[in-house]
Amino acid sequence: AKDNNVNTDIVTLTRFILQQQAATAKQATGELTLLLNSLQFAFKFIAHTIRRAELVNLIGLAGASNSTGDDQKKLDVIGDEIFINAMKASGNVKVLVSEEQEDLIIFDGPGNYAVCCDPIDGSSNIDAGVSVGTIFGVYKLLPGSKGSIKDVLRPGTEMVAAGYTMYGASAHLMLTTGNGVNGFTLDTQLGEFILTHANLKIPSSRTIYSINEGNAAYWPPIIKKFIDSLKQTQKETGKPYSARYIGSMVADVHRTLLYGGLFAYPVKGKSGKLRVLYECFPMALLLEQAGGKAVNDEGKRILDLSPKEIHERSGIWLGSKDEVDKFLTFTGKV
Ligand code: P6P
Repeated sequence: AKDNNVNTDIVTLTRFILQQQAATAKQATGELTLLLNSLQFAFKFIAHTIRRAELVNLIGLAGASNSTGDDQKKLDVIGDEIFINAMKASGNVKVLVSEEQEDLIIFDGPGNYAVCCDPIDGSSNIDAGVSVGTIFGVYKLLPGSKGSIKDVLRPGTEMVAAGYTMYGASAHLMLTTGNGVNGFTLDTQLGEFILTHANLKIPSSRTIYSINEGNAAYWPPIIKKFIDSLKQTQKETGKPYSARYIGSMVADVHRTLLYGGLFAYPVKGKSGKLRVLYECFPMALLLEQAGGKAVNDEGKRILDLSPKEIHERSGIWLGSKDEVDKFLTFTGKV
């Protein structure tokens, strides 16, 4: 791409998508552009709400509760409502899976896409000021589908777009539509997501590991041995790995994408903690598009999993190619 850093020629998300659509050979119907515009509206609204909610939660501003005196809605409920309304209003989403909704939502009216989302991932950290985020993945409906669960119980390889918006000091949207990863930062004055990380690639290695060691008692011995091996002096660097764990997936994955390293949430007891459709798949697609890898505890490619129910969980190991390969080699998967 040409130099987009000329500050009088900023590339907004909308312009970027139109440029990408023009560049890709396949006949662009503009539907994905419309959907991404509805998605970015939801992110802007959630970003605004989080800034206000932090103040409300922290200092209990008057009017925090609604007219009937209900308690201030939990942030993830607000985020979920914002997201559902934005998808419904988009006119091209037919099916919605949300972490906050037990059942699938099928909208009336037209729509050729199915969206899977975690509206506010990591919300338990919000009062500590830790970055939280919205994670999303998009499927095109199956040919001839009127919208059903079959449109979302599919391998992650069939997602046409995925990413997350992390609400930190600024709102950062990291997005793939299948042609690499691009990062956008919300300019609140302009109300636009601006291209700030063009064609982002994850470093091929980095001695950082990110895992909740408090779960070590639940891991199989081979995983405990692998993590312990990272704490030894490495022959390539002459020192051990650094441990970095925030406990908010979007924040841990964002650091991994930008700095490199290995993030993992292995199976704990009978199943993992992270959900396939709206945490593992979107992050796995993003990491692969940035030149990284994402596998489950058995070393199987995350994107090749076929979920059997919409809130299915999986173990996940993602990050720099060399770091995931180190896990695969150590555990004898390659
Ligand atoms: P633990 C947050 O609750 C979350 O869903 C992810 O954002 C995060 O990666 C994980 O759970 C943290 O889980 O068990 O380490 O607190």
